[in-house]
Amino acid sequence: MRITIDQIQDFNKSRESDHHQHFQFLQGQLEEKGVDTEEVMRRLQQFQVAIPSWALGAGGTRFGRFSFGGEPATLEQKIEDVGLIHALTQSAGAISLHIPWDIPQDPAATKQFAGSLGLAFDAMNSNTFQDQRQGQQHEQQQQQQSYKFGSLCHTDAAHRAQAVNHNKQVIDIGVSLGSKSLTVWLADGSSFPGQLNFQKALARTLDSLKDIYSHLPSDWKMYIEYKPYEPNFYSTVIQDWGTSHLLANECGENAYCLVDLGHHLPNTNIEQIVATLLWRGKLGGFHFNDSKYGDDDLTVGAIQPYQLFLIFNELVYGMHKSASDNPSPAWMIDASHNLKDPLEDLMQSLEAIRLAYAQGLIVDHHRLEQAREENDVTKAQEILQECYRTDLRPLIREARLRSNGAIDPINYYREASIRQQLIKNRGLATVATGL
Ligand code: PSV
Ligand code: MN
Repeated sequence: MRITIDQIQDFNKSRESDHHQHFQFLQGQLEEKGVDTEEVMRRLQQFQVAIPSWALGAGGTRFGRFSFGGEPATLEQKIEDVGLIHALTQSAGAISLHIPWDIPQDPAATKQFAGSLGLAFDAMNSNTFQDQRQGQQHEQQQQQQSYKFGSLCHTDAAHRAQAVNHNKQVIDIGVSLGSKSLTVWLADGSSFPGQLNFQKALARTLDSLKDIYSHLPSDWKMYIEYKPYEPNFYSTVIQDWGTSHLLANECGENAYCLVDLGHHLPNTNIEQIVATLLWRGKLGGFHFNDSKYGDDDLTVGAIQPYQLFLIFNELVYGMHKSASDNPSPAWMIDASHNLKDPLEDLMQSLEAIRLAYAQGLIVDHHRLEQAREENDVTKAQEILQECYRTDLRPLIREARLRSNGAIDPINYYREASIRQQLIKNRGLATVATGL
């Protein structure tokens, strides 16, 4: 199923005049303050966030999983779903695959199909946190050893070799799809004091990562994701950004840290971590989600939108206003959808991300720096909050309109009964591979 530009333009017609009124009013206000609105919209149009292949089905918790019908049963159907989101929002121009959940049977055809929907393949994700069930193992990914007690950090060399080889195969699959990066997230760690020798576990992990890194094509990047707990609850081998940074530095210049917003202990100052990594040129990947308690995987901006803005304020400073030579990070939404239709939820997340980015883009860093130099704390806070409290939604809609997207993607999705059509085409009982 595809949505055409004509269909979107038809939908936009009845909304355009209201929209233009709101946009012109906002544009006038912003230009008066010295904001270059054309430049902000240009950046917004360029900003593309990858959708992970595992976020298109119903998520679940260990207490239950509630299906919603029309879930994508194949990789092609997952790509089709991302194509729908991208057609409406013009901001999700890439898909990020998890192997072995999504091994393409015919990579050239898969690449061509994604390309026809305007989609590229962003970072490839390896999976050494699950044992693949017998009978469901893909011939390219036969698994002999169990990951119960770790993968890259495992005490046994054969276990480590299997995990390293899996990552190398993921790189090879990525090459055939045109991807340029590998994300490594490890569940490795311990659940009980005494279980693991911390030093040896980290040293073994570093050796394994170096081995994987040696397989990386020269134009590829490797992202090392950190997480303080879960599924292990006493320690994780790569617990924080410092450990990730240490490993990335040791691996080489194409290895970077990956920040997942849900992978921090409560009240961690994530914006400061972002600033530090940008300063060192080591922020490679970024996973968006929101949380109240832990790695809750909730819709971006649903719980802490101000924190998201503060993070984007640092991202904008690091990417566009400072001397940092950090390459543009790989952006991805890493969320799970237990209650809402994933496509609606993902569109809400994309909107929250763009809003925070736009708010970050209108911050006058020159004035902010001046206030800081003068230790004018009140003024510095006022400058930030003024931007955060400006309703930039008309600007985001205008940028989307100019890219041929829908003024209001979620209402298009509902009015066009897309979910009902997907259920009709795929059935009620399909289940997407993933968590
Ligand atoms: C782990 O919690 C994580 O954030 C990693 O990025 C995984 O790839 C993803 O979630 C799905 O398990
Ligand atoms: Mn993640």
